[in-house]
Formats: sequence, structure tokens, C-alpha cells
Amino acid sequence: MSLSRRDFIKQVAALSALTALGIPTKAKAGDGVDFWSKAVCRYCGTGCGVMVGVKDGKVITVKGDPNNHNKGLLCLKGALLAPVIYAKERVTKPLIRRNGKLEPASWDEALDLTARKFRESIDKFGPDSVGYYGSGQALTEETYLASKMFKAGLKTNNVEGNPRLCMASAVGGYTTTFGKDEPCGCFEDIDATSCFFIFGSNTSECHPVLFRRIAARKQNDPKVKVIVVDPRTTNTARIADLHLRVKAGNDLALLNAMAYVIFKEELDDPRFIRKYVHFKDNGKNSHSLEEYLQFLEEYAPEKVADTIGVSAEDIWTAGRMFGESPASLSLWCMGANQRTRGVWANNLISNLHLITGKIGKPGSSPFSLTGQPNACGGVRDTGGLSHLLPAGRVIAKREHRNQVEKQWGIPKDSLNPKPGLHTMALFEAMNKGKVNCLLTLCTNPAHSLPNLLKYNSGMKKCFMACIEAFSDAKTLEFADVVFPPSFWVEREGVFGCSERRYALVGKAIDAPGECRDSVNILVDLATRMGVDPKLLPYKDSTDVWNEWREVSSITPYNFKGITRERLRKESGILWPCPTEDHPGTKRRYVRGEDPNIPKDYPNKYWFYGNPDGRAIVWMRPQKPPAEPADAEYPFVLTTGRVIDHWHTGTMTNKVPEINKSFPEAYVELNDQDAARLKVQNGDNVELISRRGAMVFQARVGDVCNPGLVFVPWFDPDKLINELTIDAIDPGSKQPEFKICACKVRKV
Ligand code: MGD
Ligand code: MGD
Ligand code: SF4
Repeated sequence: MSLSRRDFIKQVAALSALTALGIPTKAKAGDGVDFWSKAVCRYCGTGCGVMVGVKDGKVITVKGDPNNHNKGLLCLKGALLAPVIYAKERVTKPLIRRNGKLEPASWDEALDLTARKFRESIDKFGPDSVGYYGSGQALTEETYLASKMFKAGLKTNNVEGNPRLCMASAVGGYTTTFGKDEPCGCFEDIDATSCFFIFGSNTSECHPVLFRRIAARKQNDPKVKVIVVDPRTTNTARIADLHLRVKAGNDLALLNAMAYVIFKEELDDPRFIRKYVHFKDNGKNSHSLEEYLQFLEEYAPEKVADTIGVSAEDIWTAGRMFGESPASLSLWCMGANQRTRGVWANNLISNLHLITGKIGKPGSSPFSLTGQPNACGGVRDTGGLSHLLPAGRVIAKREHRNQVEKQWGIPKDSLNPKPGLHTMALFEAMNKGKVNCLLTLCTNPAHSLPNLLKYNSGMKKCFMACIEAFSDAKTLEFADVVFPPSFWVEREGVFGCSERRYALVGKAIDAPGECRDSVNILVDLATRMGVDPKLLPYKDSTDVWNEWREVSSITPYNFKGITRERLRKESGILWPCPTEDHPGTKRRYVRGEDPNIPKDYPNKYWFYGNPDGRAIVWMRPQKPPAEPADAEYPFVLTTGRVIDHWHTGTMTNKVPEINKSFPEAYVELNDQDAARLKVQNGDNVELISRRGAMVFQARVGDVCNPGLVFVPWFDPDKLINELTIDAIDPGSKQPEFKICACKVRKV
């Protein structure tokens, strides 16, 4: 039996009470199952381990895996996954659009039609007239395979995925600072830190099990401090010792101001700076420490407090808390990434760790929280973006291309040397008729892209083949062909969560109807498109995984030691992990922990991603958002998440207990603004941006800063993305979902 919302809340209350008493807590075991199967939660980048209870071939309950990092805990979404599998909206047959309607078809018809359309376009207009758009929720094997199929098989680098809307700025931040993507720390740092610096992350609602761990750490040690930087008083901010309710889009200056305070208070680590750090400006010119300090002079708290929207005193406190704490852990998410200066925000957070030497030690790390269950493992690691190749290599470097060509057994210099189109450019090219065919896998762009109305016409024009599990996904309104995939525990494969942990989603049940594993769909489709079968010699996802392990083995990602057999036994392993007896790596770049650093290396740290072995402290100036509020559009609109719903709602809206608690989107409005506009709680208000207008029910209170409104984006009947802006970060190409200007009108 699955857990109801009411039982779950009771259980959570009991668990909280136990946590307060310091008693270890475990999820209650379900009973009456035939067997338990190990997997990873379908939803967020926390990557909680789950045990799936199966009876008579059906999943009847889901409980936490006590052996994974979540120690048996789950949030409501994870615990209520069973009903999603059996939703009546599951696509169980291939569909083809005929006379404007999606109608059942055979697999051969659907695959042949798709293959023919792609082939015709490639033959007539070249490989770059087609593309692939994937997801940080697809399995690692699926993304690796799709990327290889398009880049090596079809010779186009138009391979993108929703992590472009999500983690691209984190990728940009890590690669510009450390020379390599992915965090260096691990979740255990939460238990060891004495200062949490939570920036633009509503951890409580978006990574609930991690938040519980943060709250437990704070509860167990009164000396532990929590700083939250968010223009809203979220549930996360409620546990803060210091909540900096910044003006949305104006907090780059805060990060520089904290660095200023750290130096003024002599909380920097001169020895670490001397040995391991290199200062650079936006022109990539090198600078001395003195020049960096000169740059910081512009960010004295008193000078920038008004811009940021918090008091100078609070900035001094934040800098001191971070610097004085024996260990500081930064956790950030979309409030930093979904910005036109998302990469800079990422760099500036890492700066704080590099100038204080608070990195690579228990409790000290710049740790970007990943949103999706496999954004790290799937798309980032396997190279599922248009500029990437597997395991941290890039298209633009010939040496990297040649390495990958050798590993894939294709002729030297045969990979297309031109990076493909990033997500917004890909959809723009569809608008312009330059990309004619798109294959999507596990993503719903007709709901999730910014400035949606602009991109709908491209999706109408383009031939869209979608591998999609639920018939009510918005994107299917534009699909010409729909392939029904096995969902979650209906097939086997690997997810990689925020902390570089690879864990297995085991197959527990058979898929319904004619659903097929996506690995199988991709191989079949590629073969029909004429891709050389030697490139795709896989019968199942284990074969793909084994090739991917080999491909990683000559890079610092090396996880050759993470075999399928180990994954079946262990509840996840952190890469690098070069051999089968290696335990996995908690902290990268540290001698004695990171297997990429020889044991006799003379220094304790080695930032081997950069040629000089040093990490870069970047001099990034304050920049406002692309579309700040002005006299005509005086409010800032920000969008984000609520605890119970997942993204475009196609899964969570299948769970009655969840759907009842959040039936539709609403707008949060500050009470001062509401009083001025004569709006009361529950009134309808219209939000008008330069791109569209929409009516929402108002929730009046003091959650948002005055001048800011917040709308969650899960509701398919109120597509807030018709109003958001598609301005992108020039480095990461990630859109600025978090800030655009709007008007608010009572209706
Ligand atoms: P968001 O609500 O998008 O969630 O996780 P989060 O990033 O934590 O945004 C976080 C916060 O950014 C908001 O509270 C917002 O007020 C703040 N913010 C807005 N503008 C600014 C600014 O200018 N500066 C600062 N400092 N903060 C700002 C996202 C993560 O969640 C992701 S990426 C995914 S893919 C997953 N999705 C998801 C979900 O859909 N639902 C739930 N329940 N959990 C999820 N977990 C993951
Ligand atoms: P999802 O709802 O996760 O959103 O955007 P999307 O990826 O478009 O889409 C997953 C799709 O895959 C759903 O249609 C689901 O039904 C389907 N699906 C589920 N399981 C399976 C499966 O096993 N196989 C297959 N083939 N399909 C499956 C996410 C994107 O949205 C992200 S990651 C971010 S961070 C952005 N955040 C954001 C924001 O903060 N604000 C606004 N306004 N927009 C945003 N859009 C972005
Ligand atoms: Fe799933 Fe995230 Fe909840 Fe864990 S915290 S159960 S991974 S949604």
C-alpha cells in the first residue's frame, strides 16, 4: 500500500520530533510485498536511494533506502511515486499525427516515418538541419547513446538538453574556476560544516531531504550558522541566522562585498592564496592580489548596500560569519544559475572559498546543488550538450575530438568540429526553418522554455518526434510522432546526483502495453536512419554503461571501477573511482583523496583542470539583470518551485494528495504592494510582461520583497513562461528565468 499525504505528514512530524531528540530515524518498512528492488528517486538531484516494493508484478509502495546517503528518508514526492507509474495518461502505444490528430500506429510505422524525415532533411540540408533535445532525467546510458548517435553517427553537434535551462551556469562556473566541471565536495560536508551559505536555493522545498540534514546539523550544534540569500522569505530562510533579502538580480555585488569584508577582517588565508590561486579579470588577464584588492574597493558594504537592497551592517555580518567559521559550505541553485550573469555568480561564490582556503576539507566546499536526478551523471558527464564531448572534453579542442574519435572507433578528424546550437538557438533555428527535425527525450519544452509564445511557431513547423511517457505533456500538442518509453523502474540504468554519486535504478517491473526501453528505441531509430551499426553495438543499457566506463577511464572522471555488479550491491559510489576496489572519492583536488593526484605529489591541493594547477579567483563586476523593473513595468517577476510539484506537473499532477494541495499556480505579492493596488488575499490579478499577460489568484503576505512577485511554473493551464524572458547568459547560454519586468493589475 502506498502512503497517503496525511500518513506521510504524521510520519514526518514523528521523524522531526525524533530528529530533535537526536534519535536516528528510518522510513517505516512497507509490508506484504513479494520483493524489494533498489532504485533512486525519480525526482530531484538529492538522489535519494529508494526501495521499491513489488507485489504481483506491480509497485505497491516506495520507501527510503537505509544504505544510501538519505539513510532511509524520503520526502512526499518520492514516497508517493507508485501512483505515477499507473496513471491513466501513460502513453502505451506509438502515435502518429494524422489529419491533425495523434493516432495509434505500429512501431515500424512510427520508427520508419521518423527515420525517413530525419534522413530526408540531412540529405537535402545537411546534418545540422536536425537535432536532439534531451534531459537531466533520462538515464546516463540514454544520454550517452543519444549524444553518440547524433555526434558520431549523424555528424551533428545539435545535441542539447534541459540542463541548459538549469545547470549550464554551474558548468560554466566550475570550468572557468577549476578547469573541470562538477563539484569537489560531497553531502557529508553538510554534517561537518559550521556555516551554511545558501544562495538562491530554496533547499527546503527543492531538496527536502538535504534540507532536513542541514536543519539537523544546525539543531545538533548551536554554533552552526545559516546565511540565506534570497529575495523571498522562503521556508529555507526561516532557519537562517541571517537572511539577506536582496533585490532580485542585484546580488553579484554582495559576493564581492563579502570578499571585501573577509580581507578587511583578515579572515583570508594568505598561504592558500599564495600557493593555489591565480587572479583574473573578464579579459582573462592575470592580476596580483593587490590588484584584486583594489578591484574589491568598489564593493565596500557601505558603497553597495543600496544596490543590493540590504544593510551594510548585514553584509559585514555575512562576510564575518563566512570567514570566521572553521568550515563554510556554500549551497546554491537556480537563484544563481538562471541569470544573465549566472556564470559570474558561480565564480564569485567559489572566490569566497578560494580566498579563505575553505575548500577540500570536511565541511568546506563550493557546492552547486543539481536540480534533476541525473543532470550531472547524464547530460554533463556524458557530454550531452552541443559544445561537449564525454567526460569533460569539448568539441572545440581538436585533441579532445581525436581522443573521442579513437575511443569510438571512427576516423581521425571525422567528428564535426563546430559546436552545435545551444537550446535557445536550436529552438530559434526551428522558428527560422533551419532545423527541420527534432527528437526529444524525457523533456517538455512546450511548457518549460522561456518566452514560449515566440518558440511555438518553430515547434509547429518542425517535425517533432517525442519519446514521452505521459499523454498530457504540452509538447505532444506539437508532436508528429510519439514513442512510448519504459518509465522509471521499468528499465535499468544509472543516475548521478549532485554529489557525483552514481547509483543504479534497478528494473523492478515490466512496462505496460507496447512501451520500450529508450536505449532500444534509440538504437532502432539510429539503425533505420543509416547510422553504422558498429557504432551502436548494444543489446541493453549494461552494454552502454560498460562502454561509458571505458570512455571515462583516460580522463580525470575515471569511474572504470563502478561496475554494474558493484552498483547492484552498493547504494551509489562517488567518482572518480578508477578500480573495482576503490571506495569512491568524497573530495576532489586533494592529495590522499583524489586518485588523480599522485600520492607523492608535493602539494596538498592540485587544481589539475587548469594548466598551472591553480584555481582562478575571478574579478567579476556587478551587473543588473537583462530586463530590470522600470517606470512602465515596475515589478520584477520571478518564477520557481513549490515543494510538492515537479516541473511541468506531468508526474506530480497524477498524485491526488499532491494535486489537492497545489491545484493551480498563483502569484505571491508583498502586502505593501497589495495595499497600494487594493488587492486582497484571493483576489485575481493580471500580470503583464512585454511578452504576454495572465491572470492569477493573489497570495498576499511578506514572502516576497516589495516590488517582487513570484509565480510557480508547474501549471499547464497557466503557462507563466509565456511571460518570462529568453535573455541568456553570454557564457553559459542559460536563460534568465529568475528575473523579468512586469506590471500588476487588479482584475
Ligand atoms: P527555485 O524555486 O527555482 O528552486 O531549486 P531551487 O533553485 O532551490 O529558485 C530558488 C530561489 O531562487 C527562489 O526561492 C527564488 O526566490 C530565488 N531567487 C530568485 N531571484 C534571485 C536572485 O536574484 N538572487 C538570489 N540570491 N535568489 C533569487 C531548483 C531545483 O529544484 C531544480 S533546478 C530542479 S530541476 C528540481 N526541480 C524541482 C521541482 O520542480 N519541484 C520540487 N519540489 N523540487 C525540485 N527540485 C529541484
Ligand atoms: P519536465 O516536466 O521535467 O520539464 O523542463 P522539462 O524537462 O521540460 O519534463 C519531463 C518530461 O518527461 C515530462 O513531459 C514527463 O512526462 C516526461 N517523462 C517522465 N519520465 C519519463 C521517462 O522515463 N521517459 C521519457 N521519455 N519521458 C518521461 C525542466 C526545465 O525547466 C528545467 S530542468 C529547469 S531548471 C527550468 N526551470 C524553470 C524555472 O525555474 N522557471 C521557469 N519559468 N521555467 C523553467 N523551465 C526549466
Ligand atoms: Fe526524491 Fe528529492 Fe524528495 Fe529525495 S528529496 S525523495 S530525491 S524528491
